[in-house]
Amino acid sequence: MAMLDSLRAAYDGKLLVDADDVAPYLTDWRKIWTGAAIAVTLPETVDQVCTLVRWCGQNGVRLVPQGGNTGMSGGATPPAEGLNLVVALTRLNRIRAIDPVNNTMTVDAGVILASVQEAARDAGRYFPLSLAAEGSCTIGGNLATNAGGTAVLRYGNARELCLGLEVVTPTGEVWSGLKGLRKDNSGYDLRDLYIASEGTLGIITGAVLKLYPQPAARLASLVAVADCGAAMGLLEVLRARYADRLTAFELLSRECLELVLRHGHDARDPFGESYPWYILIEFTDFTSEEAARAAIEEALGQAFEDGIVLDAVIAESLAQTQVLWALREGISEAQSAEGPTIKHDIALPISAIAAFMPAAVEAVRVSHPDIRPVLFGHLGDGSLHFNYSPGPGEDKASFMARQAEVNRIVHDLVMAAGGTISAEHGLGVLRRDEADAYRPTAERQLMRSIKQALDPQGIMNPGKLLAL
Ligand code: FAD
Ligand code: 2HG
Ligand code: ZN
Repeated sequence: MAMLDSLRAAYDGKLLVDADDVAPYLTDWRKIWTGAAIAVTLPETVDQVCTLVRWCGQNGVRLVPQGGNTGMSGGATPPAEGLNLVVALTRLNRIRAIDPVNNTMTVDAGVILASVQEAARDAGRYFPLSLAAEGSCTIGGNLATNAGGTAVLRYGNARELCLGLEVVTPTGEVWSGLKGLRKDNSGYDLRDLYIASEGTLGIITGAVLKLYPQPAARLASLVAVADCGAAMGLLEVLRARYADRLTAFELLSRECLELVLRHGHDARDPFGESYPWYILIEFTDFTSEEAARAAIEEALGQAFEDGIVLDAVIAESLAQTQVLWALREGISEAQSAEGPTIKHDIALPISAIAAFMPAAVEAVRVSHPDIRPVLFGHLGDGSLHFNYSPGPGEDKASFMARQAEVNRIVHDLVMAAGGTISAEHGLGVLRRDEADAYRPTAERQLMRSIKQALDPQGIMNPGKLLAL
């Protein structure tokens, strides 16, 4: 095909065109969206990325940046129509530099998150971004979606962990903002504009990341509570007492634990009886593991006496801490293993969550009594995965036919409570139109102006984040 010949003449990097090779890049992790592309490219240098962007601009081809393809909103999947080119960044994967004095690491965008963590560890430092997909997602994808994960309570989202970016703009030029500065007020913040832009304004090719001291004496506990009100009470007590040494506060319902017990390898219930809700808490940076254990025991003992906590197990070792984490981190895979899912990636003011949870569960139950709530999330930072799975015997088509109405019920309540319907996974195609409908007019106009100004040809990740 003439178009591919022209691409080959312009670009000398790896190119996939055979249907079998291309297929994995055309379907998302949840297997909801499948698109089409003339080819998949895997550039290894920033120059090659520039060449691809320029070639696309000259040939009316749209680019779809892709990292590890673990996103949950369909952002990395090409549209089903039109001329699309997938630009997979996984071969742009060098650790460029580590500056131990500045506590920064400069990386290519395609470095896998677990490799960033490992490189930080090897340098005696810590990179805190942590999520269950860390073995396959890339730092570029994390920044393009402003990923959150399980360490936000103490360290913030991907945005807070990034000091500088390098981006190939829609005209194929490089904007080099790879500064490792903690203060820099020199005009509009392009770094913050590109973070969470989901590949719609350019391709992130490099980043300067913040490093931290390695946390000491890590210890987790799984705590059983009666409801979200009790969970919030526990959060308040622990935060007031231990501040930043409480590094994780993750919620999971009984339904979530059962899903993981059914589908997770070697997973077992650490309690002898079942409870409605569990909180996975983690403490770090005590003087020793014993000191951390004594602090957890004391805090939970008091909470038990006050009727906040029903039961608790405290890890005896780092290995047991990891076993407890596997129960939390296995939820997404377990829910997918059980069939189709309706997901709500929401965040609320922490003070609104105790009232929101039962109200939203009840509002959905009234019109959809058979579907199963699968409720979990990063309670400590106010973000929740308010998900659903089909009830017994319900087929996929009938379950998915409920999606729009369930979304409306949940999201109307979220917005009324001052929350957001897109906390950490990005809008992609999944939340694009709903988010737009809830947006104030001024915000909608500003967003469109930005897209129009930076990408007037509309070649960057078409149809994602904003409908134009
Ligand atoms: P992709 O899926 O490839 O892409 C995501 C988006 O970013 C797309 O719009 C794509 O076009 C764009 N993009 C990718 N790379 C670039 C680039 N270099 N330049 C510009 N745009 C780019 N997310 C959380 O926030 N918290 C969690 O706890 C969490 N847990 C997860 C657990 C599992 C099991 C899975 C499968 C996913 C989870 N996620 C979570 C979703 C999360 O957004 C992704 O895992 C990750 O941040 C996306 O990285 P990726 O490299 O896979 O990006
Ligand atoms: C998590 O917190 C991820 O485990 C995935 O953000 C959430 O599967 C989901 O809905
Ligand atoms: Zn999450």
